[in-house]
Amino acid sequence: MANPTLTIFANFRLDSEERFLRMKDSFLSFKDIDAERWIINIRGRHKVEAGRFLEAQLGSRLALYQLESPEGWFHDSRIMAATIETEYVFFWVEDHLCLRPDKISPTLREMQEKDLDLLTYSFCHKGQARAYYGNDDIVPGEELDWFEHTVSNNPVIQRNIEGGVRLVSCISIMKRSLFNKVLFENKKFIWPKETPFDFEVSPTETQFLPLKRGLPKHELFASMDDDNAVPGTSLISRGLYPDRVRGPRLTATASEPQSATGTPPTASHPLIVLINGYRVGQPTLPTGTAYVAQALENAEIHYEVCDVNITPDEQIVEVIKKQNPAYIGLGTMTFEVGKNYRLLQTLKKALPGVVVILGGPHAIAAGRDIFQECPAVDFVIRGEGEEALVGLLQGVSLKDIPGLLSRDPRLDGSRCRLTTYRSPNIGDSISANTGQP
Ligand code: B12
Repeated sequence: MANPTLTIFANFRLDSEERFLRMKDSFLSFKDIDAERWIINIRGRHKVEAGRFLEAQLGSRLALYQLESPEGWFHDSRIMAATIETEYVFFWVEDHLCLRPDKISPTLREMQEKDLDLLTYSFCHKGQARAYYGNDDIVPGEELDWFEHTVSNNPVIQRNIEGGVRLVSCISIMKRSLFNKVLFENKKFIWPKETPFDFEVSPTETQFLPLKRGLPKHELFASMDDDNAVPGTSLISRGLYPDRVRGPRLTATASEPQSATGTPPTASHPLIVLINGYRVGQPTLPTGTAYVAQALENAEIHYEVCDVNITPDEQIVEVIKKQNPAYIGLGTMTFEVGKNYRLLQTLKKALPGVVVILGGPHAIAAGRDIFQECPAVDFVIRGEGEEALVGLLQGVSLKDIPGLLSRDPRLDGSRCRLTTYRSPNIGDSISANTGQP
């Protein structure tokens, strides 16, 4: 059997910087999955920069739209859907992060083998998918379990959750035929026409049944901020995604008043601030911090460096508070760790949502003990930091990040390579200074 073909479909609005950042994080977390085409419509204030970002990443695989007709989401999505040719469609919801990109292809292959119509790819944590769709007809499989959702077992399923459970939800991978059926159905629209919510099929719209439904065994995706009625399930609640912004900035709409200068009210923030915690008394960047910074640079991750040798601790807090990063990374040796822990504690109080990552020689020496030593630290990276830090920020599955230790030991990374001394590449400066080749 030929491998299943897949289109990633999305039609979203990015009106705040936070939404734009989330879309980027979401994209980077699953961009390498095997998909023929990305058919994406972007609306809102950040549509141009978001489009450029996706174009740079996807090249000719991207069909980019900037449709915003007065007729609304369904009208524009139908125009886009006409160009979908693949067997399956992945409805991308831009504030969900992929935790297991490695499992998408095998799961899709199993969907194809079992001729399944759809699979809901998110809200699996704490057994949510089971709790919603649990019934006696479930058949166990390799990457997924499945069952036939019929008119006769629908009442049993609907009793699982107060208010009922949707027959089709946006966060799904589905056959193109089902996607088109939902999109082109002449249904009653309830939600504002610029939103996608009417795509979700309500418990009583049984004309869509029967459906062969897959339940993923792995947590393929997780919502960044939505606990979906089960506290502790979103990535922010689990401390796995930075709680940068809540409220008005996130829910901003195009009609929201802008600042007096006409520029958007949000400034551009670095994703991470690297603190040079090597307290040498001179403003020279240690090789380790510089290597990590270069890796961030290469991965085009927006970062800033803050040096304790230049800025006193009290001012560091003020400076970083203004920068409002999602992550703070600090490299330290053991002899200076007490002062650095105190600094991190103060920073965590000033920026409660920030994720703190500790690296450098003390991380190599102390490993997991650091979580006891300093409650502010969320992750420790033992050994070489370049690949691990970039992976963590790009949403690579935590288990695949070398040398990563998490407060939750079940999320620890795969391996830990300890650093050995590397000679700096001084060839160029020697020839520049001496004139020798
Ligand atoms: C060169 C060197 C020095 C130089 C420069 C130090 C500097 N500030 O850069 C000098 C001679 C000044 C020096 C002095 C000292 N050193 Co010294 N030094 C080294 C040495 C030989 C190499 C360091 C290096 O550049 N490595 C190459 C870089 C690329 O690797 P790295 O620093 O480990 O960084 C990687 C990771 O740690 C990680 N990482 C680093 N920072 C961060 C930050 C984040 C956020 C993340 C995620 C990851 C991360 O990613 C980096 C890239 O892969 C190491 C031994 C070694 N083999 O590593 C000892 C070593 C670092 N020094 C050590 C010590 C104890 C000292 C002194 C305290 C000795 C003394 N009693 O005076 C002083 C401290 C001086 C001071 N105030 O800083 C110890 C530290 C032990 C510990 N547990 O803290 C080491 C490990 C030697 C040892 N085995 O005992 N040192």
